[in-house]
This record gives sequence, structure tokens and C-alpha cells, in this order.
Amino acid sequence: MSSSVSIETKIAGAVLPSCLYNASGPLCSTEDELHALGKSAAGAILSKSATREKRQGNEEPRYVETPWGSINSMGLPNEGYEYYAAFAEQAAAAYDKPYIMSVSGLSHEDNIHMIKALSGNKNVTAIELNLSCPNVPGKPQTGYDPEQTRYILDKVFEVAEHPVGVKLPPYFDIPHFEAMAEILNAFPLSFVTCINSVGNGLVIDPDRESVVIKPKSGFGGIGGDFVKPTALANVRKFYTLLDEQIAVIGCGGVKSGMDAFEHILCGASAVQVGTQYMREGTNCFARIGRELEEIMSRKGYKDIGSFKGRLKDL
Ligand code: IRO
Repeated sequence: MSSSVSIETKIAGAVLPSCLYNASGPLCSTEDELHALGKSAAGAILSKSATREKRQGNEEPRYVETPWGSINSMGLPNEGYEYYAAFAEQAAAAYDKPYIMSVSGLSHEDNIHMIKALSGNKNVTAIELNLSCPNVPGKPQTGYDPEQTRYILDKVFEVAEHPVGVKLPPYFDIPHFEAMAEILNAFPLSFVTCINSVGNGLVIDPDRESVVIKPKSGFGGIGGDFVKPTALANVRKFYTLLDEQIAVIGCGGVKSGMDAFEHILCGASAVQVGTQYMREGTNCFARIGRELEEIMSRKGYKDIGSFKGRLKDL
């Protein structure tokens, strides 16, 4: 491999030694899992979406793989935000990469409380505010409600001391992209991450004639191969609609260097891995990184800036 190829990137003013890192969700809930990410080739450590208090999450089975991806209805199991805030010190001492905390309060008030409480924690590089958890019964996704999104962002930027980005659900209609982009452009966001799982899909087992996960009568968020075209569309649309200073982070259907290449071509400044990380473990970051470097080397690209967003129309 040509050492002159770099897959380094910059998000929220911080250098990531690799543009590839984990999606919030799989294997990033415990200190051991977060340390494993620190030791791996992942370019950053991103924690599981945190709530104000520790949660057990939904009943099991709540995550199932299929040949084309995954369905989950985890229901936000996590240790509570103070646990992830405390890990920041360990991350800063041990690893030369950013530590990003995902925050997903059960109410606007909880989000404000957590973001306020994190201020002053210099070892948290940035906050990814999750506006798109599809799996908590009775809690609609804020990202599908433009006015709620505007409301929470107004409040967040009154208190936030860290760079803040948002994790968005997938959108499917052009006016919806435009309405969201107009709101997002009104705030000093550092990044948007596209996409969370495609909410409320249904995977069934025809032999058992049943659903495959227990919560919500089998409905859950879909990830993996299934969602790559939707993820690419969301990355591309937001890359074209958002102001230049808001980086787009791609997430959805990434299991190879070519998938990451496609996300970057659509405009992603970094690429997260979810379902494939769950399947393969931390080795996926080095493998996908090598594959991406090989593609770049073959095409004569020395860094990701040389092709980021340069998708051609016909
Ligand atoms: O059920 C979950 O914990 C979950 C969350 I917070 C999310 O943002 N996306 C997802 O697919 N599952």
C-alpha cells in the first residue's frame, strides 16, 4: 500500500486519523467496548446514545441479523450519560483520537440537562445529538418534526460549549430534505450524521410465521445492505443543501472500502460503520480502511478531499 495515501479527516475541528469509525449503537455501551474502539483503527470513539438515567432497554430478542442487514429495537439500553462523560478522561489519556458522546434524551429537557452538564468536560471532543431513535414506544422521532427540531436546537445552542452535530433519520421526499436543511442551516452545527436506521421496518420468519424481534410486535430500525441507497441519497442531498461549514457524516450499509468510497463521493467527510461492526468487531475498521486506501491508490487520490462530494451527474 502506498503510504502517500491518507484517509485522515477533520470533524468539529478535530483530526481523526481515519475517516472510519463506529456508528453509535453497536458495541459502544461499556468501558470495555469503548476501550476496544480506542485500541482499534477506528478514527474516533463514539459512545452509545445516552439518556439521563441508566436504562435496561427493550425486551430480548431485540437485535437480529438477516443476510441483507439487521433489525433492532434496542430501546436505548445504556449506562446513563455520567458513565460516558466519565469515560472521556480515560479516552483522552489512552488514545490519540476524538471521543464523541451521543446524547438521546427522552425529552427536550433531558437533552438540555445533559448537554449543560457536559460543558467543562474538555475530554469530550463533540456531541452527536440523536434526533432519530425509532424504538422508544410513545416517543416520536424529533427529526421528523421540523418545528420540534428547531425548538431543541435553539435551546441546545443556548447552553452547549462543545461542538454539536445531529444524527438524523432518513428522509425520502425532496421537500422534507429542504425543510430540514433550512432549519439546520440556521444553527452553528459542526456536522450532521446521515442516517440512523430506517425506522419501523418489519422482518418476519415465514417458517415460524412470526416476527423476529420481541418489542413493538416485531417493528424495528433497519440497517445494513438494505439501507445503503437511502443513506447515500441522504448524504448527497444534505451535502448539496447544507452550508459548507456543516460536515456530513455518512452512515448506512458500509461493509467495504468501496461502500465508504461511495459515501465520500456523495459528500461524506467521515463514515460510520454499524451493522458490519456488530458482525465483524473492531477489525472492520482496519480492513475497510485498507480497502479504501487501495481504491484511492488505484484512482490516484492522495486524500479524501480529492474526491469528497465529486459525484458526477450524467
Ligand atoms: O433502539 C435503540 O437503542 C436505537 C437507537 I437510540 C437509535 O438511534 N437507532 C436505532 O436503530 N436503535
